[in-house]
Amino acid sequence: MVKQLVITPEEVRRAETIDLGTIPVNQYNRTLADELRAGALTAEDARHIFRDMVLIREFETMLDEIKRLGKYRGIAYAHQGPAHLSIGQEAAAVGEAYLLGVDDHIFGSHRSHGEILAKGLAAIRQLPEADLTRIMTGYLGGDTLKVVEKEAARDTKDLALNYLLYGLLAEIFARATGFNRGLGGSMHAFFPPFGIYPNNAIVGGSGDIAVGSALYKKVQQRPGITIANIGDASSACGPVWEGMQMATMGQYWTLWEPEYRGGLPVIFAFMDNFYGMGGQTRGETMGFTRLATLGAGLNRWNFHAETVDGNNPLAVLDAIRRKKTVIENGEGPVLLDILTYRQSGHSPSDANSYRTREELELWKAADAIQEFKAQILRAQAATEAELDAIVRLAGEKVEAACRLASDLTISPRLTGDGIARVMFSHAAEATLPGIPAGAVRKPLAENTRVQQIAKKRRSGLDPATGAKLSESKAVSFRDAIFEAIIHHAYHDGRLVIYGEENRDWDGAFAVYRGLTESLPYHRLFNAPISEGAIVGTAVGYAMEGGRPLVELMYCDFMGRAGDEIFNQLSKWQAMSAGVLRMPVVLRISVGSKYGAQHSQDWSAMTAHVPGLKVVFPATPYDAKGLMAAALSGSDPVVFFESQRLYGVTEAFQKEVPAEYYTLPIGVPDVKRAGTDLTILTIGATLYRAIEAADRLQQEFGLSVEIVDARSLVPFDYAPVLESVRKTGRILLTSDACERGSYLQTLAATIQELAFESLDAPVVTVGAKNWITPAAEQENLFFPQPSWLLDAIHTHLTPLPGYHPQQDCSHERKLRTHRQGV
Ligand SMILES: Cc1ncc(C[n+]2csc(CCOP(=O)(O)OP(=O)(O)O)c2C)c(N)n1
Ligand SMILES: [Mg+2]
Repeated sequence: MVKQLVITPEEVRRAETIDLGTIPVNQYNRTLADELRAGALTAEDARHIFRDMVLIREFETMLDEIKRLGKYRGIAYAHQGPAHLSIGQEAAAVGEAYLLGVDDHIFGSHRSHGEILAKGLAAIRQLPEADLTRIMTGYLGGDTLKVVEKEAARDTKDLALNYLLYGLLAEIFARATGFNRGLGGSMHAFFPPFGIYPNNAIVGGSGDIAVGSALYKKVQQRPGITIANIGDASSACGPVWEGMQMATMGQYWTLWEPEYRGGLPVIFAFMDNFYGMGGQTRGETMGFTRLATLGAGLNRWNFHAETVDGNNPLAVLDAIRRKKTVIENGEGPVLLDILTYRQSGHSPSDANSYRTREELELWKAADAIQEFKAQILRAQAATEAELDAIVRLAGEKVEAACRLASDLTISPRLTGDGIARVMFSHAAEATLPGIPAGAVRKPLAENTRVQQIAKKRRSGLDPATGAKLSESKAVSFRDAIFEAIIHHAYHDGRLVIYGEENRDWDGAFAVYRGLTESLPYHRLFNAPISEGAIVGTAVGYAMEGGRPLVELMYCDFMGRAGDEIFNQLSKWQAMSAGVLRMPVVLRISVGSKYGAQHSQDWSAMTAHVPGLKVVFPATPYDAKGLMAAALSGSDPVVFFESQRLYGVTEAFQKEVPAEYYTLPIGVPDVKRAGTDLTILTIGATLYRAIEAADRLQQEFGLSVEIVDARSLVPFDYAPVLESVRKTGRILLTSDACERGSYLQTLAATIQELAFESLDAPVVTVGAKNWITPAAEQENLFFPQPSWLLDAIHTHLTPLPGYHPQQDCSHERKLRTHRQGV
């Protein structure tokens, strides 16, 4: 199916100039008195805004004293972790949050205590008491609430305020009663029931995750907007740029179905305090003088970019109010450059060596809280005595939170294997939720690919001759994956599928052929060439409750999405203490024949990072069942597919069932039974092991048991150990460069667990520790059947009369390792 976006030479070759238009800077010019007169705000609003700013200031001052002095108001405490404070930035946080509801979700950075408190205070003000009670009693089984209830509270709202201060501080102090059971800490604290989503210690990390959250709101037609609170220095980061590209894709306006048209409901809110840590964005590390110019040209509205005075809460509040309307009109996303100033150091140990005392004094003289206090008094929205009482109360509240959170008997730490228990949620869904109207374009039976597959044999072996059938005659590996995916597409409306060239092109290796005719744009689309954002948005989409299936064309491109895979996808379930789920399936195809940058198996990297399930099937039967399991599970699954295997048909099971089924992730499978030695394979090496086993049987009468790992994480060693107990010998093989590969992890563990049963050392045969050479020379690089025989002959059992082609000696191994190859 082709798109109807025709590109004509006439149009694109026309001479013209591009006028980028204007970007407003500090255009807000009203006073509090003006706002009160206009009825846009009430005196009570003004007092609330003041209170919220003062509470944040006191909270951060408390942490500053705890970090620098080891005490606050007589409470002694040594806090070992970080504390990136935002003293001076309170107006930006409160102005932004004031009008947001709990359906509006904020994501942030390492410096987010103020934003968390501001958003939480707004939620508490807006939510009915019954909702607050429900949230507090339900969240983490009420563990946080039970502590807070020890303090007297005037009413439910007052209790909720105590709860917010305590839950955040207990989290910062790494207590099991904190909002994330102490597993997030200062830089990653969050509280979804108030619309406070993960804060990210990776600078710019929220840039693409927030776009995924907004994508969920758009695709699933949920209320609210998403805000990415990120620093000015993050404007140089890949995830931020890639996030902005994905947020402005033209297809939202040109190709998506009419009811899904319009931009993503996301605001990139740059908390522009002019500094990274010590590097100055304006004039030093970046080329802009006004950060808002980054929005120019990103789309026809310049991303609705605007610079606002973040030292004035009313200017920020006004900007959010206006930008929400922009988003409601379908013209999002929006870039806000919120000018603010961090009076505190980057962290309490900051010696301020990078800025002058004069500059700091100038901003202290323009302190946002003092300026707003003066406005309140001028507008007669409160008396000085009333404001003093607010300041006193803030001190008492923060002191109470600090007393509770610093006491280990009241606020204990998570013990034992508490962290292990939240690494995965392991919550497979037995029944899928179904799809809403409009989620598919035709009945499944009318899909042409489904019809083509229906004509194929389900076994890969000819029933008469036992010969292998080709992909044109029998269900192939790529068909099997397609079957699992299309089943989910027709039974789970939460599922979205995207990546590079996923639509029209059918995915790089035609796994998706046929999906385009069945799925509308909002469920299957082409992403920009932004591997980071493809994974990062999937993380955000999943956090909101969705199920993304995303794809990286080649394993080698994982580097481009490194942070999103290793720091985001893998970590948020555990850092949320199990509050969030991460049902992302990331398909990664492992190449061959395309040389050094397109033919690497990096599966070990994903297996090395805790928090990811890693699957690497080698047969159509396994691929279908494991893909179905991945798509109905609740954990992030990296699903490796070898390009060598897309065309293989089923040679081990009787057939690939036409019906839907799942297979357990983490259980290796005996592909061929044997008694003399075991070969454990990962991925496509299964077929070379079969060739080797055939030769061993025919030429040397050896019976080889072949076990296919199928998964890397989790991994049940039981079937392998059982095999080794029987054979006493094991060789492991995979296409990954051997050094640091998962083969070696498996080998070390097997050696440890099966030492008594082994008659020979565990032997591994991986690829060479080189770049992958050209297709014509791959045989020098990837394990070949003969290499397995060579290694078996040299180390496991002598093969009478056999002459190894390769030198597998220990001497050679020592030499190559000495050379680093
Ligand atoms: C990817 C990454 N690089 C570097 C750091 C170390 N670091 C932490 S904060 C920071 C400066 C961030 O500046 P900005 O984004 O403006 O936020 P601010 O600290 O000003 O709030 C740096 C370099 C990091 N955490 N993550
Ligand atoms: Mg900054």
